[in-house]
Amino acid sequence: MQSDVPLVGVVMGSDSDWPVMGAAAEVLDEFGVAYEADVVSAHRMPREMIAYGEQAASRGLKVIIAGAGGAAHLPGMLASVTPLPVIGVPVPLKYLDGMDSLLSIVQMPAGIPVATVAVGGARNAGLLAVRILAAADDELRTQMIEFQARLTAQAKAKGAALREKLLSPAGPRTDRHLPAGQCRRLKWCVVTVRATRGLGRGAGGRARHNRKDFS
Ligand code: RP5
Repeated sequence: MQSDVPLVGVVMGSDSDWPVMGAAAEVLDEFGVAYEADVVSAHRMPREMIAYGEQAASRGLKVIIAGAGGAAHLPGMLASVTPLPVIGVPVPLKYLDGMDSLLSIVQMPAGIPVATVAVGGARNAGLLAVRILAAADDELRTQMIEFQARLTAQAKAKGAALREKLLSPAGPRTDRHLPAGQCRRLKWCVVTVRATRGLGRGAGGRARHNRKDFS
């Protein structure tokens, strides 16, 4: 998408959020989407925050990505004063593992939506912003389709590498040969079932048995 005018506003409550929020900016760079980044604190600069939200659409922004930690009111407050889609990123702080940020952002009242991503999920926020823009931009949608195809290829390659590792004679010893009911290492058993299934060795019976063991 060629545009010098920022289409996405990436804002956060403090510069200390940038190590997390930078991942959203990275994605926008990858897709060639113009963006701006700034600190807009809901609590420390509330008037400026309201002005940012109120002017965002008229300045040409199409999507706002807002990240904050703790009592994370920035995404919701921006959503209340702009008609633009707002994506909220819960930033994890030192205490509470980001649950405080997550609940502050996700529990919006009816009528004021914020699309909340996972704690620390700024990369997905960037990808969601790209998808929103791509809904009305064929070129960007093609880029997204190609991106998704690469993800699929990577996942398939990981599966192939794992199956090969598990099934090679020199591979790691697993519990896969143990009699039913003696599979002591859950992870290896599940992986083994998937691996053998993928190679079509008729492991259906074993798979069913293992699932029963773990239920
Ligand atoms: C929040 O307070 C910010 O979003 C940040 O996550 C947190 C801490 O800010 P600093 O004290 O590091 O400036 O408003």
